[in-house]
Amino acid sequence: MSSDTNKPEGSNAEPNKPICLIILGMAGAGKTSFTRRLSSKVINGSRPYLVNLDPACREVPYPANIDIRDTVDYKEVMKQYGLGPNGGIVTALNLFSTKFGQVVDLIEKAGKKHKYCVIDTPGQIEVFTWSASGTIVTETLASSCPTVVVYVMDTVRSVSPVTFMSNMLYACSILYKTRLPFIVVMNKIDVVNNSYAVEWMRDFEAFQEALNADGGGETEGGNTYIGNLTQSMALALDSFYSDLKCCGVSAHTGEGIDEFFKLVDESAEEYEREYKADWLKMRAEKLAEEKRKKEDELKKTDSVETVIDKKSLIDEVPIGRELSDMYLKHPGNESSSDDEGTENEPEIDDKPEDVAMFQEFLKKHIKPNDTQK
Ligand SMILES: Nc1nc2c(ncn2[C@@H]2O[C@H](COP(=O)(O)OP(=O)(O)OP(=O)(O)O)[C@@H](O)[C@H]2O)c(=O)[nH]1
Ligand SMILES: [Mg+2]
Repeated sequence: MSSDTNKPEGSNAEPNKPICLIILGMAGAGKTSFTRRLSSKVINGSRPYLVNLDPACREVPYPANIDIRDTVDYKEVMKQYGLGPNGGIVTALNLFSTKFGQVVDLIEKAGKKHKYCVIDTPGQIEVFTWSASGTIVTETLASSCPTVVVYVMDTVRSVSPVTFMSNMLYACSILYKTRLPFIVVMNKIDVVNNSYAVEWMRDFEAFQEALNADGGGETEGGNTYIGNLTQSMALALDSFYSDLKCCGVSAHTGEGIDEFFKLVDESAEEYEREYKADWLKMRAEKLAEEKRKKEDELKKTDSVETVIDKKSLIDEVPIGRELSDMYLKHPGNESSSDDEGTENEPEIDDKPEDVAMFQEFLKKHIKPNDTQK
């Protein structure tokens, strides 16, 4: 069979660029199980290309093509920087995100064989959605390939109207933050059917009734605070619901997966139509800005008579030094435990522009005393 299996079908998607699905969702919603389910789906003669971005998972239950754990040892990060589990995950992702340009190169190449690329993210959703690294990953992907955000929701846990509303608010905030096509996947329908959730989204009064029945709407003395808040939120979410793509699936049984892929293809077309131009513009602006900064830097170094090697430039910023200390120390690397800091420099020299980009990003988003001393 020809290796060039990813050809656009009636869409104006670019050939050989996989459609990237960023799988997000609250802890335990079923992101990894869903990724695993998608991994076995053969479309156009190939299975999706798989990326694991969860540095802390013990096992990856699908054949990941790229695994963050091969690059960053999250336990080592915790140990060396005295961090707890969440700090370790955030830092591990930050380190990895500096190399994400290379990851995207691999993903783009994989597009020759794979129509889809599925990216599983860490359990702690906020680590991805509200961190510098999550933004870098999303922006790098979205400015290179058609990208769709897939928000996995647990239908079993969301039967409580207040929990449902919290989930929807989170989904809504991600939608507006990422500016990408968005699909809500209501998972675990083998346990609880998602029809209740669809009804609540389409019919405000049905949601209101459920809220009252749940005791969240009224008390003897009048409305509860949480009930009032939830009602107002539901009204505010009306426009979010109106053109939201959603489908019920079971990662365990595979139900709903075909419907999901239909939504993905529609979303990829939506990306081409409505989002791509903005992302390409943003990429062009960033590249121009980087080029300008590099030229400025070169001018500066030319004017000082000392020759500054790349490592010493990076050493000026502690975050950069952390990079050189930590990179490529996965347990699978035979020499990682004893000789700390000996296998570092080549990594920095490999792709200094990624490091520079990340440092630039950190300068903009992190308080000065975090980066300057
Ligand atoms: N019944 C049922 N259980 C599911 C389904 N999908 C996932 N689960 C279960 O939900 C639990 C969490 O699943 P994971 O796939 O680990 O969820 P996750 O979102 O990746 O979890 P974190 O990465 O820890 O946030 C596991 O016990 C799964 O077996 C499903 O479709 N049906
Ligand atoms: Mg997981």
